[in-house]
Amino acid sequence: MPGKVRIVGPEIPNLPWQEKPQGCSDVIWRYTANPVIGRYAIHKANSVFNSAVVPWEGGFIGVFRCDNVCMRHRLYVGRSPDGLKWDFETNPLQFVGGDKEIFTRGGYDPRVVKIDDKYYVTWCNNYHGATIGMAWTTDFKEFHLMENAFLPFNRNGVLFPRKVNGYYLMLSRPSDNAHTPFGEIYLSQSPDLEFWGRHRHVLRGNTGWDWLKIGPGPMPIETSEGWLMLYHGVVNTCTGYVYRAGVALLDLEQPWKVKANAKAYVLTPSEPYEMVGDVPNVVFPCAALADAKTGRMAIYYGAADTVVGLGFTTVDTLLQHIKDTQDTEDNA
Ligand code: BMA
Repeated sequence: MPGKVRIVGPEIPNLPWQEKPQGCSDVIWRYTANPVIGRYAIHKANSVFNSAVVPWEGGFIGVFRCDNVCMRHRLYVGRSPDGLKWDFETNPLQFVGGDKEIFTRGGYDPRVVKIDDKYYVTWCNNYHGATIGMAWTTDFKEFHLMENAFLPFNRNGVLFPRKVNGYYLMLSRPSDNAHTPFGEIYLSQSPDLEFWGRHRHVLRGNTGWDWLKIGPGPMPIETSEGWLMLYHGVVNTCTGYVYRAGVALLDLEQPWKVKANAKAYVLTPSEPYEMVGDVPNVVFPCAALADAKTGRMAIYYGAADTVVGLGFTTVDTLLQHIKDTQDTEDNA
């Protein structure tokens, strides 16, 4: 399977990239100048993490989670020529339109997906508890507020980049109103991005590194083999939760069906900026850029709920990892 896999998506000639270091056995290897975005990068920030990046006008743009010095969760727009050096707006992004009843100023853990000619932002919103907020934009200046996708409690709403069988698709993780000690990935379908139904179970964690809960990460990447889904998985330890990242391959036509799931994680907190911060031992991927020409990927992840890390891999590397770690006795 590796070597012949085709990415169905845009070419990104200036994708941020570094070759894998000699002797490195990581599935996702880190940018040598990580953290790519520091905790004070935004005006009055306490921390900048769990953020979403997309290609934009020959460079990159993103929606960033910033917890400010009052520890309010806010979303900010940032722009970059190369995906490495970022400039941020000084004010949080503003919503226009929408029903005032569901309007909230805050939000966290954004994802951004381009579908046809619009960019859709999904994030963890507050409406009597955590749920999935949605907005669309074409210019990253005006964000048109849409309806919340689900009833509370839900987190990590992640849209697919196109309709499948006539429906828009969203992954999510139903949850509770606290630091949820459970969680599995579900897929919901919608004819219009407003009314969501036909909910299907996708995946539960149970392999060791993800036994407590799992939730979707970046937008799934379409390949000729299926949808590549990066996700976060959590264990509970005597000193608290540890967040790692994993990968699974979903069926192209029925993406709630898992074709294969790597039993070993693809990224674990092991650098100081991932192990020490406001919430220690967290890697939390929210964006994955994939270049259809080379198969290279650049993954942006929150580190220790404090800074943004950048990692690199290729689609072939992820598929090989899935193949190598799915069904051996050691991994059972
Ligand atoms: C989750 C979310 C994330 C955070 C993670 C680790 O429940 O709040 O934003 O990164 O916990 O603290």
